[in-house]
Amino acid sequence: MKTIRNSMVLLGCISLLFTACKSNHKKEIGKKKPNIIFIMSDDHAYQAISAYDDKLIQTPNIDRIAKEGMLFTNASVTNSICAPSRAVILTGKHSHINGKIDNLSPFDTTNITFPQILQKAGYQTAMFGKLHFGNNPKGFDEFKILPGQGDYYNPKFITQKGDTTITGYVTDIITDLTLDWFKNRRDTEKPFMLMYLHKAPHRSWLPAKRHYTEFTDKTFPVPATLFEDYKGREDIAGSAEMNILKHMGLQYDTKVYPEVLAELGIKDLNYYNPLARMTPEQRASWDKVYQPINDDFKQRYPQMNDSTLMLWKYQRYMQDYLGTIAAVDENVGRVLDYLDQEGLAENTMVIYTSDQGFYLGEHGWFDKRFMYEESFKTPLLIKWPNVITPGTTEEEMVQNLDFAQTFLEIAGATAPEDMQGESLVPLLKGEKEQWDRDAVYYHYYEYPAEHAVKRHYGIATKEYKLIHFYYDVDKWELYDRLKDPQELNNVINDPAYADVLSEMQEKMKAVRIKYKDSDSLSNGYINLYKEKGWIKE
Ligand code: SGN
Ligand code: CA
Repeated sequence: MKTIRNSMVLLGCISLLFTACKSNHKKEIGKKKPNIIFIMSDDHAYQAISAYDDKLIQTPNIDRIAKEGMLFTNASVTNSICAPSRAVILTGKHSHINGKIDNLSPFDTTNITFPQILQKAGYQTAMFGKLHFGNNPKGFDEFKILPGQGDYYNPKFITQKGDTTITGYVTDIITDLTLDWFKNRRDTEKPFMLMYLHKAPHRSWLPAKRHYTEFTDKTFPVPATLFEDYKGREDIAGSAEMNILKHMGLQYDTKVYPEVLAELGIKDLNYYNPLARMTPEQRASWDKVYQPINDDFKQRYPQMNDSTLMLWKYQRYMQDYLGTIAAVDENVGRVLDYLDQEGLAENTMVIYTSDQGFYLGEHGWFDKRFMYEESFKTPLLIKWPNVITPGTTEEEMVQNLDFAQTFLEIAGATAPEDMQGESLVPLLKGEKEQWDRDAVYYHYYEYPAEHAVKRHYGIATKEYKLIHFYYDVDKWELYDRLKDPQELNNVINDPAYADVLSEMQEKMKAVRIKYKDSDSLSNGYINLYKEKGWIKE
């Protein structure tokens, strides 16, 4: 009897809860303007999202966005580096127009950004996490951002009320700040646009304590091009300084302790100690797992050759890089769960992307910058209930350039005429006939600089890529994306591709005119940088 009564009470509670949720829910979808959550991580390769490829890691929470929405398999950036990518996203304009061509120059805050327009259109706006602009964002009712690159452990934040340091792990903290805003300061009378921006998995890849052993115990599959010799491309791919064997720091990146390096007589790259910010307790937890790794390295190193050292460094790289992604995935799950629990999911567009792609050993590399596939392509998953058919895959070529106009369209705001992207709304609605883009444009500038990737611009169609490297070289490359997806054979001089080449050259001219880029603009930037002392010869 008692059990039955208890069950009745429980049933009553559940139905009450259900009704409460439902009415709350109704209120939310009754609002006309959809909410927007823009989730972006830093340097998250699509190869490390199981919705794209599950050989390295499972990311069930990020995958949920694609399961309930759309997975873009041909999304790319216009300039594969952090702050420029963010500037393109906020302004809807290519780097050569918005002026933020690299990480070195300051962002010109006279640019109009989409959050400023949304704020005027009645949206509540907030930003939490990494911006990396050197100045504060405009158009936000509230922001808490990391200074510059930010730190993994006990990070500092810049807020409207001054700077503050928060003890803990950065990915968890950025999410705590986000959920705190949701719970305590979200204006339920307004639609919102939230930018939730992770530092992870940016270098130097420090995972959270709960993921130390899970990942350091694993061995990951090795990419086919890990030992690429850059034959025939010595002056371009071969001159970049992002080879795992040659340019990855043993201490900074693979976490070999300085005293071990000293004992082994290894002269390492000169980087700071990434563990320096840890509290003694955090450091003790780290040592518990990483001391044995160091002991093992000390024993093995004398027998290692270039090839075994390369493999060892690759595994260490993957263990820590993927470890940081595990926390991103869990925290994305926390935010998605909150939206579900609060009945907010139904009227909220959720976007997951990265500021660019990343090399996970392909071509022997870490880092990004090149227009070659793994750093040109960026993950993009979008869910928008009642609009996107769940579980859809979209192969059209879209770019981070398109986000601003997409958000403005769904908010019913008018995009400035000079924004250069295209709203993705037709694709999200499955109206593909309205999408006629056949080429995308790319331009990378940060050279001479860290990692030594030369300046280049190019276009990509679904089938080919044409790239021009300039500044201290004048080299053209043409790749057949379908026959040579690893981009190892530059066919620029292959007579079999003569027609393709002239077609691509014509397209390149047209695209450069369309987006208003030119050699004189590139030279203008070089001269300006020389005047300002931002590049050193
Ligand atoms: C830092 C990293 C580089 C990385 C740039 C740009 N070095 O300078 O490896 O390419 O950031 O990254 S580090 O020693 O400081 O870790 S970006 O994502 O911000 O563009
Ligand atoms: Ca980045």
